[in-house]
Amino acid sequence: MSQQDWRKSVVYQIYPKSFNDTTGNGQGDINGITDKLDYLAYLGVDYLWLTPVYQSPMNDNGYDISDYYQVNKLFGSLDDLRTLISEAHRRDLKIMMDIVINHTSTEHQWFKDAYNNPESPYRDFYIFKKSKGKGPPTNWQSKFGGNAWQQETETDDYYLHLFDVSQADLNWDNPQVRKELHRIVKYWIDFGVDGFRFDVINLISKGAFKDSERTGKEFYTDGPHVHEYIHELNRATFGDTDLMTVGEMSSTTLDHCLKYTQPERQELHSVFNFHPLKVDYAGGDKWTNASMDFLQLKEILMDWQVGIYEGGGWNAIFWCNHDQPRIVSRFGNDATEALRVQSGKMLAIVLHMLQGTPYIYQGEEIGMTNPNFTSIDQYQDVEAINAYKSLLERGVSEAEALIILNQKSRDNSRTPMLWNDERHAGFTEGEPWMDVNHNYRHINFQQAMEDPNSILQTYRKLITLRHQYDIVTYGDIEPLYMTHPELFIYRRNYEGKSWLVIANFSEHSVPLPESLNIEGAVVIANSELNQRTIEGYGAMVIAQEEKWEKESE
Ligand code: TEU
Repeated sequence: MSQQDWRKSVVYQIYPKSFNDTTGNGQGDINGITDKLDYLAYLGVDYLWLTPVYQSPMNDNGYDISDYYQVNKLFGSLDDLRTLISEAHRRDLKIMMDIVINHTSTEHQWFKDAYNNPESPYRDFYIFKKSKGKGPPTNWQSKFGGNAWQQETETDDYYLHLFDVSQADLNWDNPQVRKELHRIVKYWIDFGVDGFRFDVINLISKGAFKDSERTGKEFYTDGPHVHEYIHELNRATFGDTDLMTVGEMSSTTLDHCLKYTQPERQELHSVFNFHPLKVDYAGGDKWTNASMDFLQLKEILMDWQVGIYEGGGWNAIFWCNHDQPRIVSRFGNDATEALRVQSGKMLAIVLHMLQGTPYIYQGEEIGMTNPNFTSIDQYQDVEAINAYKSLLERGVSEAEALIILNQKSRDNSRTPMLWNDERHAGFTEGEPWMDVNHNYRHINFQQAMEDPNSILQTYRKLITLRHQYDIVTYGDIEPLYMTHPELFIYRRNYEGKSWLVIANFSEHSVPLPESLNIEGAVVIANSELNQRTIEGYGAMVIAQEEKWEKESE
C-alpha cells in the first residue's frame, strides 16, 4: 500500500473510547486498538483515523483538548501511541490524527492564563469581547445550544465558544496563535503519523461580530481568511510530505470545497460535507423525528459528486461517523435481521462506488444499529442532554423527546464496538462507560467474520474492488434516473468502460426502468435480477464493456 496513490485508499474511523478496553476500566484505549490491528488488516482498509486521544477533560469526548502534546491517561501513553503506529505500519496500515484547532478546552494552559486576566499574553489567543449593553456581544447560537458567548466571572468580557462552554474558540487572526498551531501539527508529523483530519476547520476565520437573524454561522462559516490560513498551514506543515489530510467542513458550499481541495491551491486533500445527512431534518431542524427525503438525498449527493469531480477537487464520502446515527437504522432498515443485512450491504455498495475517499466508521462494517435507549439516563453526550432539555422546555413530552434522541443523537454511534456474543460484547471486562447495544448476541464481529454472507464480507469485497480497479477511483460519475422515487442509479465511466450501479432504497421489489441497459458482468451484488426486477434493498454493480448511450429518463 505504501506506494499507492492516496486517492485509492479507504479510511476506517476509530472512536477509541468505545473500541476496545484492555484495562477493565470500561473505556477503550490505545492498546485496545493495537490488539485489533489484525482485524483491521483483514478488513483491508488503508488508514485508521483516531478521534482525539490528547489530554482532555472529556466534556466533548476529546474534542476539548487541554494539551496537544500529551495523550489522555484514559487512553494510555505516548509510548502506547508509538507502539500503535509502528505495529500499524508493520501491517501497511497508516494512522491519521484528529486535530482540533478551531478551539481548545478551557482547561488548556493558554486559556487558564487568559481567563479573567486582560493583561495576559494569551488573552489575544482567544476571542474575548466586551458585552453589548447588558447582554453578550452578539446573539450567536452555540452549536450545542444556548448563546455562544460566556461571561467571565471577574470582568464584563465574554469569550466565544461555538461549541460547548468548555471549548473556547481560538483567535486565528493572531499570527502567534497560527504559529503555535503549526508547531503542534509539525510535532505530530515528526512523531510519525500519516495524516490528519482537521476538525471544523472552515470555522477558524471569524468575520464581523454582528447580531444575526439566524444562528450567526454566516459570519464565521468559510470566513474571510479561511483559505489563506489553510494554505499557510499547508505550507508550514504537511504540504511537502506524503501525508493525507481531510477537513471537516461545517455548513459549507461546493465552491468553497473546490477551493479547499484543488491541488494547485495547496490547501487540503479532501473534505467532508454534511448536506446529504440533513435530508431527515424536518424544516432544517435536526431535533425532529422525520423520515428521509430520498430524492433530496440523491440530488445533494450527485450535485457534490459531479461538481467536485468536474472542478478537480476531492470528496471524502461517508454515511457514518461519531456524530451521526447508524446508517442501517437511518437510511436502511433494521426491523428484521434479513432487512438489516440486505439494506446494510446495499448502503455499502452505493457509497463505495461513489467518487472520492470512503470512510467506514467502527461497527458500520458489521451493520451496527442505533441502540434505541429507553431512558435519558443512558445518554452521555453533552449535545444530546442539552437537546433533551430544550425539547422539554419547548413543550415536547419526555416520550417524544426520547424518540427524537433515539433517531438523531450522536450517542447512537458511540456505543461500544460489538466484538462477540460474550458479556459486554467482548468490549470490556469491566462496566462499559456507555450501554452496549442489546442486539450484540447476533450482531458482532465474530459472527460477521464466520458468516460468508455477512455485511462485513461485502465491505471487504468493496475495498478490494477499489484497490483493484481504477474506475472506482478515477472514473467520472454520471447520475441517471434522478427522479425515480425508489432507485438510486448512476454510472462510473473510465477509459471507455462503464460500471453501472443500481440500488433499491425501498423494502419491496421494483421493476427497472425499461430504457436501462443492464447487459454486462455483475461485479458485486446483494441480490439477483428477476425479470428485470430488483428486490427490496437490492443493489448491484454491472461492468459494461463500452459506455452505453445515455438512457432517456
Ligand atoms: O463536529 C462538528 C459539527 O459541527 C458536528 O458534526 C456536530 O457534531 C453537529 O453540528 C452537532 O449537531 C466536530 C466533531 O466531529 C464533534 O464530535 C465535536 O463535538 C465538534 O466538532 C466540536 O469539536
